[in-house]
Amino acid sequence: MEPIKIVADSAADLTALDGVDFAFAPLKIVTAEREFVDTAALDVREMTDFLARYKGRSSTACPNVDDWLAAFGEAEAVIAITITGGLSGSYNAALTAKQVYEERHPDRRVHVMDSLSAGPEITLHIERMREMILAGRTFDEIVSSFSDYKTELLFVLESLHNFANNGRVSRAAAAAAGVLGIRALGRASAEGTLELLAKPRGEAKSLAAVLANMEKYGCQGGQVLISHCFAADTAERLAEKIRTAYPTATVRTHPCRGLCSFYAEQGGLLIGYEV
Ligand code: X90
Repeated sequence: MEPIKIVADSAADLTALDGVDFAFAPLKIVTAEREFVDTAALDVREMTDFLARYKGRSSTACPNVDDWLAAFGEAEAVIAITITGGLSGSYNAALTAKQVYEERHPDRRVHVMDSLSAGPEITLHIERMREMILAGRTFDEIVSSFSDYKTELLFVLESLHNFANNGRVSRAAAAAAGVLGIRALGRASAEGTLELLAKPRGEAKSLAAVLANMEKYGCQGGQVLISHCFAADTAERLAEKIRTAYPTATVRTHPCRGLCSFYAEQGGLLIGYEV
């Protein structure tokens, strides 16, 4: 059995993975004063505090081809998964890295998948790949079954400021979020872009709206993973509501790393789930 390495970018919010070979290529959060590389060493709290005080422009940068090659390392077989190509150049950079890697090493192979999503929806796919590797499934089996694993991503954000500043949602769409407790509830669209669904006000209505949209968009129990930007308590309250509504669900929460924290912003929740 050939050893298979899973490679992601830092939008997967995973810094390590037990029992299998894993690495990730970091995205960057960039300001004129400081640059934050989204590695395991990044102090996300310190970055978020700096950005909250920082008056200038901030943006992000996807991993370049060399970053992806570094993450591939010396692996014989790589399955890579990226943040949505609908909002980031990470997928294209990974595809170019695959070509370079396979030209340099004709005996090695790389398959790159576009998650069309971010955060916990990517994590669920990685966890499934991990299980398949541990169960002895082949590279081709894992690659060809990727699209059989159906998942969704919802998000509730208290601000779309950084999305609007970086041209990834329109200023008009971003305007209401953050005013008088209004949040932006949406989902990852089929094209891997933000699809805004509702503008609930306050936590109770927001969590109820998440539950309603989970039902509308196919949740039937199963795995649910919530990632949060410094909102552990809210994430846990949502997790409890989901456990009550779906007694067969396995609901976990974990913190966003740097890239997702930058876009989700303080208080933001991302909900990835199986459908
Ligand atoms: O290439 C780059 O500079 C990165 C651009 C990333 C933009 C998207 C980040 C999403 C982070 C926020 C909520 C979920 C949105 C899901 C949309 C598919 C997570």
